[in-house]
Parts: sequence; structure tokens; C-alpha cells
Amino acid sequence: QNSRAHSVAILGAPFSKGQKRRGVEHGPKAIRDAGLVERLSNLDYPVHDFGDLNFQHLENDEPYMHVPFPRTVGRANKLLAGAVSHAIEAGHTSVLLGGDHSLAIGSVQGHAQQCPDLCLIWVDAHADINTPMTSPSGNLHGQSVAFMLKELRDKMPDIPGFSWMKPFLASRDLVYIGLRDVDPGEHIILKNLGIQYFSMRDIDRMGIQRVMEVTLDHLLARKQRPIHLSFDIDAFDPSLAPATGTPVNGGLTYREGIYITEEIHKTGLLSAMDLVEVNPTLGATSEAVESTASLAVDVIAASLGQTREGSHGVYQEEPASK
Ligand code: Z70
Ligand code: MN
Ligand code: MN
Ligand code: MN
Repeated sequence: QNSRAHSVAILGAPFSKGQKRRGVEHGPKAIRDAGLVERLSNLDYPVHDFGDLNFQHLENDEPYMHVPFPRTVGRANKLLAGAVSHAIEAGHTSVLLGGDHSLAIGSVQGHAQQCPDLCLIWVDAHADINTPMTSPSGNLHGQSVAFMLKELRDKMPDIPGFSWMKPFLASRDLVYIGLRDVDPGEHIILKNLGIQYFSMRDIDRMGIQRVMEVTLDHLLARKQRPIHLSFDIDAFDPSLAPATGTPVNGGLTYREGIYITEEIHKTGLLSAMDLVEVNPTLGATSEAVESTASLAVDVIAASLGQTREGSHGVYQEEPASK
């Protein structure tokens, strides 16, 4: 059912300067240690693990307004954008392992270099659509989407480190799923731009099946186009994903999260994805860290075609009877 060539490129991004806590830079190792490559090898296409990107340390990266590490985040995302663009150009489905969610700036921009008509599904407790002026924290991982949207061009100042980045996404080509912690300035932006979003309350009302129908119809009904999935592990309930920087009660169940990704896989249009905000230094126990990382592996595997009902790719016909 997939029309694109389908090998998978894994890119690790050990990066944490989009927010003020350290530890999330160890996310890629935790996700790999949870068995990512082995799990994907059960699917029927080649997996290339390109290892971790090598981000440079920058001296004298003074805050811009109250935004910390602007040049460091800008530089890292420029490098990442090139890597994702290269992976897509080579025919891979790009899988970014974060790292904090500021990395979506480079990941989606790099994807858009190759696929300018892409659409974006953002699964997260948070909308990450603050501008520096609306952001309560200043943290760039809460502002990623604001860099992308054409409609916010006039609201975004020239942040040092981001001169390479021009907005490329229309707000109608974005859908959020899982929101439950949205800042006042973000709510104004969501409403003013008429962005399609499904909060946890919407999921309670409609059910995840209807949410996915409306999501995919909204993005794909006019035309089939490549999908970018940006999945923040904090979309899940903290009981399932405790090892993350900003857990918020009342999140996705395991089955809702896996259903979202199964439906995206079934379109045959997933072209790149991010799995971000796994912070192995924040779990209360090693079991808490391992279960969060294992959940990340499950999300990636389901996005790439692992099913709950089995498959029979290697058998051409029924097993012979004796
Ligand atoms: C808040 C901000 C955020 C993730 C926290 C929080 C954003 N809206 N994103 N944790 N993953 O600081 O802008
Ligand atoms: Mn290759
Ligand atoms: Mn996020
Ligand atoms: Mn989040």
C-alpha cells in the first residue's frame, strides 16, 4: 500500500538546550537501549541507524529576551534540517530520536525541503506554539510550531541563530492531538488561526477513532500528501510515560496512542517522524525509565507498520499441513 520507497533512517539528536533541564539529551540512547532497531527489523524494510548527530557547543550564547540558548538551538536545528533533508532525499522514512521538542523545527523544515506539500500531526500535551512574546518560560521547545507557520511571520522576531529558517507551513496543514496544557497566548493563536486541534476533552467526547477520521480527512481529503508526525512522549498519561520533563495528568492511554500511530501508518503517507522528550534522568526508578523508553519504541514501531493483529509477510501461502 505504500507507494514511496521504504527504508527507515534513524537519526539520534542528543540535545536539550530547547529547555532548561538537562538529561533529555540521553533520550536517543535510552530509546535504542529499549530495543528499537531489533523491533523495526521485524518489519519488512531495511533500517539504517545513522547514529547521533554531533552538536557543537557554543560559547557566549546570551539569552534573547528571556529565551535561553537561542544560537545553540538555531545551529543544532540547521544541522538537523540538513540531515533530515538528506535522509528523505535518499528515499528513507526519517525517524528522529530526541532530545527536546525544539528539534522539530529542524526536522520538519528539513522534511519540507524535500516535500514542500507536507502536512503535520503534532501529538503532545502542549501546543508548543508560543512566540517569544507569549512564552511564559522563554523555552524554545514551547515555541517550535511558531517558527514554522507562515501566518505567524509578523509575530516572530529575528531570534539570533535562526536567520536560515523561513516559515513554510500553512496553519490548515497542522492538526494537534492530546492537548491539555495550553498557555493563554497559545490559545489565542490557536483560535485566531482556526487551527484544528483535539484536546484530551475532545478525545473523551468523540473517541480516538473519530478523532483520527477527522484528522486525516482534514489533512488529506483535498489531496494525498506526505505526513510528518511529531510525537512528544508527554502526550501519554504520566502513569505510562513518567520519564519526561513536563508530565501533565490525564493523558493518552496506551491504546489511544498506538491507535493514532496505526491509523497514520495505514495511510501509507508517513514520510518522517519525531519521538521527543524522553528524559531518562527523570524517572523515579529504572523501571520507570525503561517503561517510558519502551513506550517510545512501541510508538515508532506502530507508526512504521507493526500491527496488533499479526501479519504474514514472510509466508506466501498457508503453512503446509503435515
Ligand atoms: C509551556 C512553555 C512544554 C514540553 C513543556 C510548556 C511547553 N507551554 N513542552 N514541555 N514538551 O514553556 O511554552
Ligand atoms: Mn540507505
Ligand atoms: Mn512538545
Ligand atoms: Mn509536551
